[in-house]
Amino acid sequence: MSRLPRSPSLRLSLFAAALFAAACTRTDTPVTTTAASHPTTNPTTHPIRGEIVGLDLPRQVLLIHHEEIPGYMPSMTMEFSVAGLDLATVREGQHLTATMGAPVDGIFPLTAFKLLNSPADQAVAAATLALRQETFTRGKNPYREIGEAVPSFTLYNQDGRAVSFDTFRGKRVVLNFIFTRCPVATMCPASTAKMMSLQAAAKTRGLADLELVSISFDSAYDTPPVLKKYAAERGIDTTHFSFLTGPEKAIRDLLAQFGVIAEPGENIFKHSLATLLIGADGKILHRVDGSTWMPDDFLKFF
Ligand SMILES: [Cu+2]
Repeated sequence: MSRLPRSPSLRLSLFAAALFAAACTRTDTPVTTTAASHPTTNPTTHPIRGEIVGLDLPRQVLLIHHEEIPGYMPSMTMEFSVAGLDLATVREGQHLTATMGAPVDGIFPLTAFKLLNSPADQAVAAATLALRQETFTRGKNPYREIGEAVPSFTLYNQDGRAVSFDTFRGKRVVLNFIFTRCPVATMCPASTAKMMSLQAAAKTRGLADLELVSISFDSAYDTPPVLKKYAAERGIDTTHFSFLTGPEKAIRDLLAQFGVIAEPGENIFKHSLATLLIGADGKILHRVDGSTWMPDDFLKFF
């Protein structure tokens, strides 16, 4: 019995949805949904895909730009609610899939809410898996000698973008490992200062094809925003000086392959330091352990 009046109420909710959709859209064409003329072919719920573009914490409302919902509404930005979701756990820019219900007071409820990995997350995850396998195939001692090619890897830079090391092919790269919380002046802070002086010396000599890369082995703390702040505090121009972080597995494999030790202790890593020069062909040209090197130790290879 209660199922019989389904169609009129569906018509009404679709009409309301279309009205709301038309009202909230700015540049999209007004909705002329065909749903009202074919109510029996349209369920009251619709799977959606979209991106979070805004959060209204006081109202517990998500602003989502969703893709076209075939036969229902075009791609547009609308307000949604998700029962039981802590909005503090989501952020703008995240992609999602969900099931959209009929609107309540102009807000569309979502169920089966699922965040998707961003393309950057997917690229980093795939490269981390490949690096894992490659490290395994090198056996007990994956260390790479001078003259050997460096492995392929993809990490996040200080802007949160996925950066593949392969994009540096054709350029010379000076690479080291640091962590931003390092309290020992002669260790990471000195190593970063050396990298900065190398960058300055290369600029003075007009060397255009040098890239500097510092990889953090404290990935739990050194997130992209932390790395960005670290660079900004030192006035580092990150155009050709990347600060990278990523999954711990990837960092462990890179430490092993590049011959650097970093053991977590109480709030501090016990670690060694190494700075490597990698040629345009991706092969290791030079390596200096410690932080007492001079720019010429590397620039003499240019
Ligand atoms: Cu350190």
